[in-house]
Amino acid sequence: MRLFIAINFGPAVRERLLALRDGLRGKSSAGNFSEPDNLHLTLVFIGECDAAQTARVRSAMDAADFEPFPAVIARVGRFGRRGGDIWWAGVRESKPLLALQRELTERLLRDGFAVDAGDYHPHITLGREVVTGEKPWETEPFGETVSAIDLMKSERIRGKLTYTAIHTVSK
Ligand code: 3AM
Repeated sequence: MRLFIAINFGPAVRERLLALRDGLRGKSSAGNFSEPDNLHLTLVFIGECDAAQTARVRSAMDAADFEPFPAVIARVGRFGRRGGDIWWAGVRESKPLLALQRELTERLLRDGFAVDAGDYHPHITLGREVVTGEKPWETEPFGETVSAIDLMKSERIRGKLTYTAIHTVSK
């Protein structure tokens, strides 16, 4: 199974993210835009796991020490890519968010997972391979209190990229 740990948002934040996605799509000549169900904030990308490894990832999540914290989205930006950029909604780099991401990463590294130990840039992907003349912009801040993290399974079902939560830790 291909796995990652993510934060999923409630309906109000999803609506706002969709509005940003649609605004961007309207100003783009090409792009592969995220499906509503696929909008999420990745904390740690893990990759292929067997059942035993999946159980260890669950344990790492269960052991994570965090309290509910606010997540605030306040800008739209991009990662430059040849052939079309990745565009995203940026989440403010708050202490609790960065601490949670770091704790999960370190637990997984200690347990032998080859996860990315580098800088974390919290973002919610709105589209990939996007071609647009638009420049990154600031949005009116919006967000919600995050009280749960999800272990997500990523798969293609009849050609469609599908993410399913297979484990949740709520505070
Ligand atoms: O949350 P976003 O969209 O930024 O790009 C993939 C997606 O990121 C990323 O993990 C998230 C869920 O699929 N991803 C996929 N393969 C990856 C890899 N090999 C990867 N991130 C790092 N290394």
